[in-house]
This record gives sequence, C-alpha cells and structure tokens, in this order.
Amino acid sequence: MIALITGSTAGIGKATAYKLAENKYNLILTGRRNDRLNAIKQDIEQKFSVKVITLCFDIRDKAACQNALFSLPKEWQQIDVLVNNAGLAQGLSTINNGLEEDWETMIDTNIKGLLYVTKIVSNWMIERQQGHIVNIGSIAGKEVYPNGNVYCATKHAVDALNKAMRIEFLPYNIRVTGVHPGMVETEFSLVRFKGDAQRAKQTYIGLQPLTAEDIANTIAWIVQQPPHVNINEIVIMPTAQATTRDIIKKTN
Ligand code: NDP
Ligand code: 8X3
Repeated sequence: MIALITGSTAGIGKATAYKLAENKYNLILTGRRNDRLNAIKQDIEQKFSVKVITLCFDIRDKAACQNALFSLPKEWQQIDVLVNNAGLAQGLSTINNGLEEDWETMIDTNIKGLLYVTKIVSNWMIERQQGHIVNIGSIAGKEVYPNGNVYCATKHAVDALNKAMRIEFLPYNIRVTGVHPGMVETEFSLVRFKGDAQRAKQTYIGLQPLTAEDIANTIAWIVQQPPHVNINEIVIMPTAQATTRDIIKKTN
C-alpha cells in the first residue's frame, strides 16, 4: 500500500506519515523544507522498515506539482491513499484590514494546490478503479469566525470540493473523506502569526488542544475501514472546544 501525504514536514501531515508507516504503508512525503523531509524519511525507514520517497516542491506552483508527481516511477503512481493536508492560515484580521498577499497564499495553497495534486492522483486512481482521498478541512470550513474570513472561505471550499469528489469519484470505487478538526497544537498558529511564538503559544494556554497524533489516529482509522465503508466526513474537536468561539479556558 502507498500513501501520499502533502505537507508532511510538520504537524498533522508528519504525524500521519508516522502512523501510516506504523501500519506498513510505503510513503510519498511532500513539503517545501527538504532538510525535514530527508530527516523524516531516514527516521521512518529505519523505525518501520517501509520505503519513503520525498518530493520537495511548493504546492502553489502548478508546474512544480506536475513535475514532482510525474517524476514518480510508475509503480509509485499506484497510490492507495492521498491525504490532502498541506495548508495554512496567514494573518487574523478583518477584510478591510487584510493583506492581499496573505489571501493569495491561503487561496493558492489550501484550494488551488489541493486541486493540482488531486487532479493528477485521482486520474491514477481512476485507472486502477480504487483509492481513498482524505481532505483535511477544518471547523473553519463549517463555521465562520471574526477575522478568519479568507481562511474560513478556503476551508469552506475544501468542504465543497470534498463533497464534489465524493459524487464525481463514486463511479470509480474511490473513497473520499473530509476531516474537519478544531484546535490542534502544531506549527499552525506560529505560521498564522508569522513566527510570533508568544502569540502562537497563547492560543493553546488554559485548555488541552488536540494533538497531531489525535488526527493521525483518526485518519488511520478512516483508511482502515473495510472496502464497502466510506466515512464521508468527520468533525473532531478538543473536549474544551464546542465551536470556533465556544472554548473553555482555565485561568490558573
Ligand atoms: P503545520 O503548520 O504544522 O503544517 C503544515 C504543513 O503544510 C507543513 O508540512 C508545510 O510544509 C505544508 N505546507 C504549507 N504551505 C505549503 C506549500 N506552499 N507547499 C507545500 N507544502 C506546504 O500545520 P497543521 O499540521 O496544523 O496543518 C495541516 C492542515 O490541517 C492544514 O490544511 C490546516 O489548515 C489544517 N487544520 C489545522 C488545524 C489546527 O488547529 N492546527 C485545525 C483544522 C485544520 P512546508 O512548510 O515544509 O512546505
Ligand atoms: C484551524 C482551526 O479555528 O483556528 O483550522 O480556524 S481554527
């Protein structure tokens, strides 16, 4: 079995790589930070005796996506599981104060990048009449919160694309699942706040957020279902979070 995980240099993608390797998947790992990709490849191959191929490219770059994926040897194009995980939020501000370059980064990564990869891999899956695509959405794709505007819009798009894939790939025996997490402690907030570690840390103080491993375990469970079972979508939250705005934080 082969799994391709986009954005596997950190957070949910990295944890999913380890979990699926433990379950004996050979892996194709992608991201922009090649030093991390190489270190993760070496560690996973040593720990789990599976094969790992790394592809270093920026998912916003259509030609780079195509070059990287079509460079895969034929036997590695037989992908059983695609986890569309690479994504980010950048900035937290109202639309009138928003930065156009932040919007473009989020739209190009979370929507267009996901589409570039899915187009190529889904065609390989259609040829084999099998496969499973797991789209990492967010609770931000189910609700909208103040200052989250464009990030929420991109994750609503992921939710819509997940539903579209489920319908369009139905004739080809391809399973499709949307995973919509609430707050997960990863590098997400560090990226959102552009390296402001203090502000990123604040996000998680006073509550127990989900871990990347919680989401990886959920993904492993989803793809382990028997072939006749499709989990259409799953919303997973920390116990201390009910919605994007209803969060219980302890003050001491
Ligand atoms: P991290 O910042 O820890 O990881 C994000 C990953 O995406 C990294 O591996 C990064 O790799 C990759 N990535 C980002 N931009 C690009 C790009 N342009 N090209 C290629 N790879 C890219 O965040 P998370 O693990 O938390 O995020 C993973 C997914 O989960 C995202 O889609 C996010 O929206 C979603 N999510 C996160 C939640 C949270 O609270 N953390 C909650 C709900 C959903 P590199 O920088 O090496 O390119
Ligand atoms: C990440 C969760 O609530 O910060 O997708 O948008 S949230």
